[in-house]
Amino acid sequence: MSARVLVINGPNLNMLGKREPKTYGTETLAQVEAKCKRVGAELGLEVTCFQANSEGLLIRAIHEARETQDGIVINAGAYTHTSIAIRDALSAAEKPIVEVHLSNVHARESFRHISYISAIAIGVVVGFGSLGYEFALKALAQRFQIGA
Ligand code: DHK
Repeated sequence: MSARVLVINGPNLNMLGKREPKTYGTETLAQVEAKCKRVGAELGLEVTCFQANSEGLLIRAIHEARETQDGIVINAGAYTHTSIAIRDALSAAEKPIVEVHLSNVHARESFRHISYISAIAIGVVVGFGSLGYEFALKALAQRFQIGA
C-alpha cells in the first residue's frame, strides 16, 4: 500500500496566481495541487490536498489526518507565524511534517522569520516556489522508503 500524504495550504493561498505574483509565483493553487498529486504518484505517494482560510478548518483537517494519513506537507500561510493552535494540532497528529513556504520568508519582514511549526517539522523548505512542495514530497517518500 502506498503512503498517504496530506498537502495543506492555509489562508490566502487560494489566491495563488493572482496574489502578489512576484512573491508567490504565477501558478494557481489548482496547478500546484495537480503537480503535488502527479509528483506524489511518481514517488508512490497517495496525495490529498486541502486548503482553508480559517484556523478551525485547518485544525479539523489536521485532526482527521492523524487517523487517515502517514505524513503532512503544510504551508500554513500567515498562521505559521501566529498559531500555537495549529502547531499543537500538528504535534498531536504524530506524523512526519514538512513545512513549506513559496517565498524566502527569511528575506522578508521580521514577523515572517518566526515559525511555530519549524521545531516540530522534520524539515523546512522555503524560497523555491511550488518546487518546494516537490522537495517536501520527495523528503517524505524517502522517509517512507519508497522511491526517491
Ligand atoms: C505564504 C503566506 O501567505 C505568508 O503569510 C507567509 C507564505 C509566507 C509563503 O511564502 O508561501 O509569510
